[in-house]
Amino acid sequence: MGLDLILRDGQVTLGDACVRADVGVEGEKIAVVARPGSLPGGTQTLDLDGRFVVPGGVDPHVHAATTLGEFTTRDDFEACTRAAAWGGTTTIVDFAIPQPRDGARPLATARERMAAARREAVIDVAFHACLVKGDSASLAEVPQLAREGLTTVKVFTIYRDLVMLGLDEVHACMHEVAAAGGLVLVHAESPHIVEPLRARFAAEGRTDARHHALSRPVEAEVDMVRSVLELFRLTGCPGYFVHVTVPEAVTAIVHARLEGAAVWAETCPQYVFLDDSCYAAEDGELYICSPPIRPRAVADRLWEMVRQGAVQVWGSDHCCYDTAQKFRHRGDFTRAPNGLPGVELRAPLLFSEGVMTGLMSVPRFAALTATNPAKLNGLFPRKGVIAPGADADLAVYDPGWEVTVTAPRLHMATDYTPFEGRRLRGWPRMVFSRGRLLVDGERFDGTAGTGQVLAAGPPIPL
Ligand code: DUC
Ligand code: ZN
Ligand code: ZN
Repeated sequence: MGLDLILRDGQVTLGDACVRADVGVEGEKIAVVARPGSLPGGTQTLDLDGRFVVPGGVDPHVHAATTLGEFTTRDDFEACTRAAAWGGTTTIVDFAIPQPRDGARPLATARERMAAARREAVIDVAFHACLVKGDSASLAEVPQLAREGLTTVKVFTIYRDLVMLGLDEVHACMHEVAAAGGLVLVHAESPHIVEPLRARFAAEGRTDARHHALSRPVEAEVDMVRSVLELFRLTGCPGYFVHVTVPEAVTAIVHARLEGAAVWAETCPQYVFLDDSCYAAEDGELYICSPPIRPRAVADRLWEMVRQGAVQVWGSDHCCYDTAQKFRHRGDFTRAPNGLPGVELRAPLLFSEGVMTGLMSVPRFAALTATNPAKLNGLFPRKGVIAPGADADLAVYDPGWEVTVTAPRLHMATDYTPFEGRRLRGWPRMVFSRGRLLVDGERFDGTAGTGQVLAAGPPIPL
């Protein structure tokens, strides 16, 4: 065995366990996991002194260089993937959202974005296709998308005139995706609840950031999750709901799964570690995202469900707008760009608040941030696991490293962070992408184009 690198004596996440071990890397792959000290000397060896070794993060919910309506996020694939790597993430799954006004179709959009990622990315990138129209020409592209490595298809049930599908179109999409062996991701909010509230608040001149949240109540999410679950049941299509924020929605998904549906739930740090008091603050527009950030009691119950395993996927929903964009129409939530920068802090926030507080095991952290997203999005076992044959994508967390989050300390292409001032314990000190040390303490060694565009295979049910 010609090992190129040995990570010696880490606490290594191996499936459900975390054990002291050495990890041997050959080229871009993990070659062996062995008892500490049992691998041959003479190779470059990094001593980990019991630091935690987890699979490199797989962020399944990233919007780099994305235009939605008036606004385009500030980052390209290089900036986004650099920031991801700093935060222990070694694969992002981005969205190929066609611009309906250009008449663009899913396949052409996907090919364009894959080409951009190939030129720019520092870590590996996969893509979800998006259906933003339910016409037969778009639906007919689903099998070819799957053949070209886009086995997951995202649909929005909201954002009329931009990307929204009606439930009849969601139904048709599930039918096609199931036949192609793929999986459907759903942004679930009910337009028949949100749109009248928005219109009423706008007519009454109540357009401050607090009314953004009030216009998208928990009922809008629960209602749509329940309706879409019926379609999942009916079609047998596997799928998951992105950015679930409401415990009742998670419960409905768990029950549907118990009854045989192949359905799961993703949530994001902002829905657990922030609460809706942010909208009452002077800079409330900075926190506008959809679904909105919920009251503390809701967030606390969601956090409990994450810890208990009722939520399987931890995504960021990274949308890298800056303050100038968030404030361009200050005081009018109906015109604000929706979304928060988050790719860099996704995993470190969970490590600090979950693992370092003793509320979450390291294997559950690894499942949420890497293994489960890799499985559901067709990237496993190449990604999301520490095992021979997998890509040597690894993050070494140092429990002794404390970081106070400030926007300038971070690497995302924006000037603010929703988590300003938060003290995080434990931080990814070393990050390897396919065997290459990208992040080493405060040093970064990665260039545009070293990332690969991944072809996803069939989703693997959890
Ligand atoms: N929600 C956001 O907050 N941003 C991007 C798209 C979305 O669904
Ligand atoms: Zn969404
Ligand atoms: Zn999103």
